[in-house]
Amino acid sequence: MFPAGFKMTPPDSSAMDDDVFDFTDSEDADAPFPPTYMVVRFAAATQPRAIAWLVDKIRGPRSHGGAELLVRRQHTEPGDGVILHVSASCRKLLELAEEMELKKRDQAGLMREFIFAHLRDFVGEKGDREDLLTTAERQLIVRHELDNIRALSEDPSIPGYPNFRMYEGQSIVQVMIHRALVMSMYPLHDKENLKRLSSKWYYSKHQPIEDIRLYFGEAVALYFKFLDFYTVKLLFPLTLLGVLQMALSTLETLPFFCVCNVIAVTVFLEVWRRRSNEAAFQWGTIGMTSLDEPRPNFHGTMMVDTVTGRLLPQFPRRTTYIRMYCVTLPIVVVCLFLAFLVMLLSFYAEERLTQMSKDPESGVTYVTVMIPSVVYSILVSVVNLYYRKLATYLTEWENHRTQSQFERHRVIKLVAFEFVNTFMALFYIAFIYQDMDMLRSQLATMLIILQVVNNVQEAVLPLLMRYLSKGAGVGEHEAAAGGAGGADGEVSSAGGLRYRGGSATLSHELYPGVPEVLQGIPELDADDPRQQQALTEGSMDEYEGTYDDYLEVFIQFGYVFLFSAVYPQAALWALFNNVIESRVDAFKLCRLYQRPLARRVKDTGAWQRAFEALGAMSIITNCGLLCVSPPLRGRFPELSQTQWVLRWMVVEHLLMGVRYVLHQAIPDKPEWVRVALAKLNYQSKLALRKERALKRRMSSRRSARPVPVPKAPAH
Ligand SMILES: [Ca+2]
Ligand SMILES: [Ca+2]
Repeated sequence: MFPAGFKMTPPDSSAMDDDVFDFTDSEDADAPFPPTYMVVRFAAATQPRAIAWLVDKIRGPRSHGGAELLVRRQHTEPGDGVILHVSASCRKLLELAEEMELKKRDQAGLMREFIFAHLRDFVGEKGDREDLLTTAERQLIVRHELDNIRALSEDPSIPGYPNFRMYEGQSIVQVMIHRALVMSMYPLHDKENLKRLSSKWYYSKHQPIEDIRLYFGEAVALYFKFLDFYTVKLLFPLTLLGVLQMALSTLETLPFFCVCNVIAVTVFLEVWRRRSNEAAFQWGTIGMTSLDEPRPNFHGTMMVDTVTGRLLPQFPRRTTYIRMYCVTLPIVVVCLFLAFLVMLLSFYAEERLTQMSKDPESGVTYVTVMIPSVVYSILVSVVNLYYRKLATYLTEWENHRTQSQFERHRVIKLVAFEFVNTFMALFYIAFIYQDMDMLRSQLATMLIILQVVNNVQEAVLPLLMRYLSKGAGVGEHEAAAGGAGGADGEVSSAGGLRYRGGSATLSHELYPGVPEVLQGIPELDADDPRQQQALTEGSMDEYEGTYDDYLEVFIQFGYVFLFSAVYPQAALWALFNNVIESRVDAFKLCRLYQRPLARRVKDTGAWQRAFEALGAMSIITNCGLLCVSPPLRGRFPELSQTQWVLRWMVVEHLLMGVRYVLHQAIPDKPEWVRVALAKLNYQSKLALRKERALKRRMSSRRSARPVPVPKAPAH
């Protein structure tokens, strides 16, 4: 029996015969439940009717808008939210891998789109089909299917919640998350692999990028690749240069080192682009476009997609642009302006207080002078929180089609704001006050103290919190574990109800205490360790993507390069920090957070542009710094202000020119990637031609036969 939706392979399709890869898995009551790929936690108050309805959708046939996945319920106490474990049969996963156009390496070593009918090409003669997809990929596939259970015209609202209306084509799971019916949805850690990965990760000199990718997905792997590349290829040489400069006399060599820095940054970013394209090719993500699979929250009228011919939500791109430029942009600009104004105010207040403190009568002390900057930094972090929400909301409203587009536009909004908050003060000190000592001490503080504080905040504090809360919440967890683990465990809840979790109830009896509509969902075995794992990992924080980690590097990058003319030792501190940073981030991912869902990316998205913008800006600021720096001015006292500006402009334009030439001269993709892409393109053309010829042959044979045959699969 094939599940509904399975396409029969043509009888003379050469690459595959089904009797070797026999697929017998089905929703069999006695078959062990395959690994959990997604955990769905409902709120305690969610009506059982709504849960049962969603489960029907998850298990239901695709022809009725279902996902054809496997579901088990976890034994939970009354009053606790229902927890579902979602999995899929191996055949289903492979079919979906083809549908999602997942790229896999075939036996010839070529990364290409996986085709179920050509399974042999990918796993080889003796290969195991079970090993083809990594756990991260399976989780991604299952999550994708869950997200793609979309409301049909006969589902105007969620059962039991007539007010929670849905429009056709909306992702039901997303509506339930938005309405707080589903509390969270997360994949589980793969303990054995995680242990292997983390021991390799913490202690090795270089990041084990491929292992990271297989476990955490492309987005996380690319971040670590970037961090590693930046630290080893840019900071390390510049640190040596900085040390050299300290040894020599500072003044004469300063312009030279400054130019070196600027060129190094430009070359670094160009080479990084190549590296990231190289990685994207090896990972099979290089061909991602804005026409790819829509993100779950993307909405629009359900129409036939012009590219794939599938029924997908369509939304005019024009409307997105109108929303972006006519509404979002003005709002963001106003926010940036306000942030700038607040910064000026804080400076003004500090200056006034400093003036007043010189007068012993005023009562203004050294401590009072610091108040404005303390208030300012608290204000910034609070406002940042709200701004983040606003940016996410606005980007959501713009309704971008793909996840990459969404991320890119969100990151641009956030980075612009962070830039104003973080660097404007330094610009002010450098070019308005023109106080180089203050600038230097400010940079040193930021790079030494703030980075240490930040790492404590990132890793040590959450760990401490966890231990503290573990001490307090031990009873709670034990109770949950008892309910799941003890086969005969009778756990009395606050309501005095008694529950038997376990095998005795598993067969055909009803599950006592479980609402009638949920009786049809089989429970996991009482001793299944996944139940405890789902609870433990469910209480961990969610890793919200690589944004914060990139931001940290971005800000550091700004500190090091925007004002490198006054503080060449900055690279040393950054280098020192990054060696720790990569370990802190690794630890954070392995131990402190829920396992994030693997995300496929083809590049660093908006960050590439953000770093490039910072690189360009560093040319302007460094030239500016050299012109305003008092020692250099002292050397040429005869030059007027205009002459200085003229000089600044000449040097700055020259360097911009150098940057442009480098940008043009270094191709985005290495030669071998371009050749391989062309080859792949040619081969897929060839394959298509072969397939067409095959189809023609088959249809002519069919028309020759008198017996009725099933219709050829429509394409
Ligand atoms: Ca950090
Ligand atoms: Ca970090």
